[in-house]
Amino acid sequence: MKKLNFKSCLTVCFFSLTAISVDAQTTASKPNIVIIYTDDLGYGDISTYGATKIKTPNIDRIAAEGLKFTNSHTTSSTCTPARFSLLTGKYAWRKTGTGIAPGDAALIIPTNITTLPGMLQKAGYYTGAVGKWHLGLGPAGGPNWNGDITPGPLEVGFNYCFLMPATGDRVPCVYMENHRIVDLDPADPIMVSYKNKIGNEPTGSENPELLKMMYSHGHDNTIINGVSRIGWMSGGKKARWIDEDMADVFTNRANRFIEDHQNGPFFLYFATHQIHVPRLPNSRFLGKSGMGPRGDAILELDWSVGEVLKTLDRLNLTDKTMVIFSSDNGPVVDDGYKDKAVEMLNGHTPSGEFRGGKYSAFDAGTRVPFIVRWPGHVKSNKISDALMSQVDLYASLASLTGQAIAQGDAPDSFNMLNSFLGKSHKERSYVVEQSLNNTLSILQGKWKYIEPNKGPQVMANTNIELGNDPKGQLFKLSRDPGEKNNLISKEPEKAAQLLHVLNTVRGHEGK
Ligand code: NG6
Ligand code: CA
Repeated sequence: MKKLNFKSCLTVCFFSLTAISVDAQTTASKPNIVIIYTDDLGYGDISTYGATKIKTPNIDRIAAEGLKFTNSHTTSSTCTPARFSLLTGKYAWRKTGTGIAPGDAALIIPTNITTLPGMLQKAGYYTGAVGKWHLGLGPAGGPNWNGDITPGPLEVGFNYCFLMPATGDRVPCVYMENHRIVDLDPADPIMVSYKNKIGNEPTGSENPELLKMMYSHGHDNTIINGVSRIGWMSGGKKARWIDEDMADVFTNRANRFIEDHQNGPFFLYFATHQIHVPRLPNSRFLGKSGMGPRGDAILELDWSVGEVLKTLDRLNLTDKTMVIFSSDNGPVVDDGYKDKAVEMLNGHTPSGEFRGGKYSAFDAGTRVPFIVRWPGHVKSNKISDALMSQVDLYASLASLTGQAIAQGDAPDSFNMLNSFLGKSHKERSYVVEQSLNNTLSILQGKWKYIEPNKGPQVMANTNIELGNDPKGQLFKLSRDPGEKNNLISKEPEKAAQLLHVLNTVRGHEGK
């Protein structure tokens, strides 16, 4: 037998430990599953997580009727990699090209793997995606906006989709249903470019007088609905969205999906546009938060959540449905438009007690609200401080529904089902996080280690501390949740130990 050297022994011991730390398979059951995945919503943005300047009664209801996690993390402090990991059970940093995707990027998720929705399809679920996609569309070279847009969500496990292709601030500003742009007039084809101006329509940089909301940085290309975006587009005039109606449009689609598949089991990935920029909530919410459009968008998000909960109530599905509420990454205040978010913050703290925000390696980048409700199966009004990661939803939901995970699929996802259901307090043995600069951090127990990074300390324009430090950082989160006291020179052994675990994870897919 081959002798194990010290390093490989450590590796083997490490993985044996993680293997026994995960939950055992429980008896399969197939509730409907709704993931409400919000955009850029911070830990401190909602009242159930301590916000006092704003009230979010519908989101708070999920917590009052479910289990609220206080130490749960997304895998990345930006959108595309966070969504990639959630839907594939694999860290995005293992694959190149998974950073913030331009609006004309090719599909990032491989079509030859079984994704989370694909796994649920095998379990008999009807699967739908409504809202933000931002995971690329079409073959290498990008999608054909005027024909069948494929491969896309339907080729990676969804039976139905009604989506915004990328983000609210990126062209093309149109909805897509299954393989087609909605309401596209063939006589007015859509052209999109992220390299050069395309068509003759005004842009933010050339015609700022036409804007209803001025950009603060970037976002100065084609003007759609009075707002200049990232990227240029022409054509598709009849198909263009109206930002102020977007929450209504997506919420109605989500509700219709639930209604149409009420006999279940169904899986709905409801990825809201709120509270990403541009923040243009419906007039029903304007001025209601006293915090400007960012706060009003939080109220609109809460309304949208309430409508979905009402639909479940009306169809008697509340007890038969697991609702999971979370965010793709931490908060940002000025993300490129002059929407008074900074001026009108009014003492509100989007990051809660944590440091940094969206894009950051500091904890507010990835520590996000995470709530699970499933009446009768998850105790109501409970709080868990177990260390958790969104990457584990895949294996946990596979366990719930009795699905085996094929070799190579969901390589970083552990079965934490009993912890998600509050039946166990077992936490993940470590959590790995990725920042905008691809700096990796690792949390284990009380500790967090952030790899050395020579990048800028503060992100220009957004004023967010990125968490970059050329020497690396070590924080004792149990005492110092705000990551103020870097212990790297006082506790070099601890830092080395965490780096070793991080390198082990980096070197081998997680299981
Ligand atoms: C950045 C955009 C920002 C936002 C982000 C993606 C600029 C200056 N900033 O590049 O506004 O769109 O990308 O956000 O263009 S995310 O939530 O989808 O990751
Ligand atoms: Ca986001």
